[in-house]
Amino acid sequence: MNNLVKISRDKDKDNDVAVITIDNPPVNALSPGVPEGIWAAIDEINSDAGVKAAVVIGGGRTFVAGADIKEFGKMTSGGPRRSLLPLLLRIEDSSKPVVMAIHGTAFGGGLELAMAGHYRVASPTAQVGQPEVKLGIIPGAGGTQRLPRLVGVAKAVEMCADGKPVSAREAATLGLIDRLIEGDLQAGAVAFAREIAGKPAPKTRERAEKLGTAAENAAICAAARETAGKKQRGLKAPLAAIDAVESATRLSFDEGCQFEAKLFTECLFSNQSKALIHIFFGEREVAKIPDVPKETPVIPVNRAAVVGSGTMGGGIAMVFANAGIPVVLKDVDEPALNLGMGKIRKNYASSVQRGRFTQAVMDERLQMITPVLTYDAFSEVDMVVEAVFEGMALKKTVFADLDRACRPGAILASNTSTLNIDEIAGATSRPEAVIGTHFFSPANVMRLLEIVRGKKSSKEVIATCMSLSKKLGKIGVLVGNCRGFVGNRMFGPYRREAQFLIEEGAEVEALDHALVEFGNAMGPLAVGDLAGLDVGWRIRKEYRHLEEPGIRQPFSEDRLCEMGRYGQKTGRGWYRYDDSRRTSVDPEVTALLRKWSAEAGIPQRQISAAEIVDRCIYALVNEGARILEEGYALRAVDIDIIYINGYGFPAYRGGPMWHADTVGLQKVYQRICEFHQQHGELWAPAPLLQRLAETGKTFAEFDKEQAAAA
Ligand code: T1G
Repeated sequence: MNNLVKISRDKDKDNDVAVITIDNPPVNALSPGVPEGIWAAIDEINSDAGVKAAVVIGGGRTFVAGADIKEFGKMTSGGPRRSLLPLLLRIEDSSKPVVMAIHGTAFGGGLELAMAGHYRVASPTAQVGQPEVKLGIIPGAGGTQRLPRLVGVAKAVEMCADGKPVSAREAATLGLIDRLIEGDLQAGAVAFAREIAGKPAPKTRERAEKLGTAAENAAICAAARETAGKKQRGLKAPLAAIDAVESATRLSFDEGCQFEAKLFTECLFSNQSKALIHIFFGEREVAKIPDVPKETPVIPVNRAAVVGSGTMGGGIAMVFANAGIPVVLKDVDEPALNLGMGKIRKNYASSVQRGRFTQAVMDERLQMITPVLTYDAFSEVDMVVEAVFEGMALKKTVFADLDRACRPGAILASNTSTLNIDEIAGATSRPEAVIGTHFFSPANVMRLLEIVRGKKSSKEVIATCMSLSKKLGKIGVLVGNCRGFVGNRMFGPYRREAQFLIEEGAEVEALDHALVEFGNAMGPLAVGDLAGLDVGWRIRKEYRHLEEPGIRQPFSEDRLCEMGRYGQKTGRGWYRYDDSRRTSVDPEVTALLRKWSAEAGIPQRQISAAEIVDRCIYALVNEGARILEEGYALRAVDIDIIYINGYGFPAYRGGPMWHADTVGLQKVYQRICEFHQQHGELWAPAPLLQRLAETGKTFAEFDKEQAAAA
């Protein structure tokens, strides 16, 4: 044993049950030393005649959260399975029965460890799962072989392919957990161990009663592959996980483990896995703000208010209600408020209909939202989110009103997606309380929350919004106050290139298709139609005076808007939509585009899918590099997290900046230089990109250097 695994005896009765405690905070990952420690403990109990049975339990907040993901980058072959597979056989072959006692989470290698025990008991609040696919890999320590033996192929395929955890209660009904223990887990586990001591101990790998034959399971696996193809489009690991589980129905346990090992290794060394691991750590990294330390006091947000009950405001009110925070929702008149509340009700009702939650939950959530017409109740709230129409004059009026209505110390947040937070803050006597909270539409669904730091936003206000985002089920990313902040500022050049490509001869559908094939949730033109083309058009009209003369500007979207083609809401935009929003290519648009391009003298040519992807994605990367250098994003990984959670960028590519690193910055830089020559100044390479490319570095290395310098 070592300092990561301890062994003790239960003293209260016959002193005959050994308790093996894994103690590797914070989540008892199976870091080097842990498997060795467990092995030594199993050896010890086997050679101790006084021990009848053993309990394996996690110290601290959880059982074992899996292999140590930090170690993955250092691996040259085999991965964590090399130390785990033999250990799990050793446990199974122990002559003294081993009871695994689970609280918190038994994930990945943690569940695999638990399944090698002869029995499993758990606290009712525990969760178990094989979430490896979320890291682009599959279970690698026999999980795909032991799980179907305990729960059957159908459930094992589901758990390994979608990676979602199951509750201990469900696990108990599945046969994965043998007993739920209310109250003290260790005491309950020891009592259980005493009950089973001396009886024949079942070895999971020798069980076959739930496996069934390959033929019996063929339809299940085929259906799972189809689902994975749709829901996890482009991801390789879910399909590998299904193949591995299926193999349990036709191979021996040992052969199945070998097959699993082959697929595991392929996945572990794939770019998809590297990207998803980057995202796993990135999601935790974005919470760290160099000048806002962890200890910064946060303001308790027990009551909130939202101004404006339109689509965004209503969605934001739902976000608070869903998190159990009562919220007042204000609008200017009864009809507007009724419309807003009506939409919220409809939204909740559709969730009930789809079985997401019960009518009782819907009623509870609705009760959390109080519609109001005045600011009277605002003196009691801890935080307000303003979500009125996007116009500076109106926002300033609202903030002046909030300044009068809210108590000192309350946070005044704006959901603006384009306007200057400092100017809005200037309308109040307390700019330190003002911050941007940029939700993404639909607010109750999208995970991203851009938190926009004003010049004077206080550290307490920033820390509160960052920690609140977690409570609201969002991933908060701190960004600086520039036009469009991070996400929309980058989205501008991306959509601009999409239009240029169309004006140079690319077909509407082919353009979107190329980017969907790349992995994006939707193509840029379809996104425009969904969001409403008029939104960008109005903003462009407002900022037209800032455009530099002589620089090429796209025109096609503005022309479509001038014709009243605003997208889905008018039934026509880039595409045509019927009453049930089915999309079709509109020959009228194709003809118009050719006509407009000819009038503008733009030569038409065949454009490959590869060029479409390069132009659109590198436009994101180039702008991202500028944002990074200007300090509006703290790290390259922050940009990646924004794009994956707010813009449908494929997680398995790790975000635009990670993707550029993967392609190679020299290659990306060269391509951007070509575009610069062909298409002019808009493609001037970002100085940071040029520097990194010329010195052979990556954005990830830039992040590390910045962190070291801080
Ligand atoms: N390895 C290393 N570090 C980990 C870790 C892990 N498995 N899990 C968490 N951490 C770190 C995390 O980076 C953070 O660090 C801190 O612990 C707290 O985490 C062989 C190959 C367990 C539900 O995918 O889902 O087993 O930021 O902030 O919200 O087949 O962490 O504080 O420095 O997330 O309470 C499979 C991943 C591995 C589980 C806890 N296991 N972890 O959530 O805290 S692959 C997983 C989680 C594997 C086998 C295969 C969650 C959690 P820092 P946190 P939390």
